[in-house]
Amino acid sequence: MKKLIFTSGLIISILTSNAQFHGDNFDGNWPGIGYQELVYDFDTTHGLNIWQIGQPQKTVFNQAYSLPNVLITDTINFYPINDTSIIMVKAPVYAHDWGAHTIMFYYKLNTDTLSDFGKLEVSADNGLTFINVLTQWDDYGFWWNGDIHENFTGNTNDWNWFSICISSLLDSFPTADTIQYRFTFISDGNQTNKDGWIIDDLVIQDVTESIDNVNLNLGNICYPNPTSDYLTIEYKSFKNNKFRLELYDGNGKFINMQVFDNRLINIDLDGYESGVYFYRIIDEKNNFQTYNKFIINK
Ligand SMILES: [Ca+2]
Ligand SMILES: [Ca+2]
Repeated sequence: MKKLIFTSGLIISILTSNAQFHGDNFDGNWPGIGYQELVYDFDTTHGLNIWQIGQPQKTVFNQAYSLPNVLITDTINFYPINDTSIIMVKAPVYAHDWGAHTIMFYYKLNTDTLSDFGKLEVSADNGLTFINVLTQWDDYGFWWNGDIHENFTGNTNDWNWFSICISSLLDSFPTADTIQYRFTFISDGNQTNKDGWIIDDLVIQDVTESIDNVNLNLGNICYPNPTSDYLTIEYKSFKNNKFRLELYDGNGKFINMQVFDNRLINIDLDGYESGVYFYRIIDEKNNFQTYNKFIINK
């Protein structure tokens, strides 16, 4: 019984907390709300840096996920041999004890499998220590949202979604005020005319624990509940603004988010497993508004 009370208390604290979002669609008009821009650092200590932000005009990579621009290993040319190109992205930390510091993005790969590859590392001590999220996630207790990724190499035809929560890293670095993410692309000496790594709609989310301005009177209803294939959400307090809907599973793990500008929303639940889910609504000024629970029963 004690455990039950603790669990539900945890979920409520997540659902009533505020979130900070940093994001970039590389198109200069990120459609999300309450987003702050990301700042990049293009490393040139290894010579020419082929990371570029722009419109992809290559053989395989010829279109962005959100048009027109992306972050890409050269917008026009194949990636060169013997390349090491690094781009760094920084985001401030707000949550320490129990947060959800999560990085997510869409990507495609077109490389020689294993001999040419991408790497994503994270640092909470201003770059002194970098942790490889693909090889060291288990050591540091990082959470995957969606599929576990083992490498960034080979060929992907469709856009893939990457999302990992690195909050547990802050246990080792309790005074950290910034998280740095380092994207590295590395190629060997064999030229095979491939396009490399393409990234779009990059988001870094930081959920804080502070509970303020919570107003549970802003009505929202969802139906049918329980449901199997779709959910309709009616946000009655909607007043001609955009709002963000965030979806969490029954353990409080962040699943997905989407921006809406209509009081009536239909969500396709194809691909979701049976279970308890929560959603919460965040307004344009990034303030938590209301939440609700629903059950998927397939
Ligand atoms: Ca884009
Ligand atoms: Ca190669």
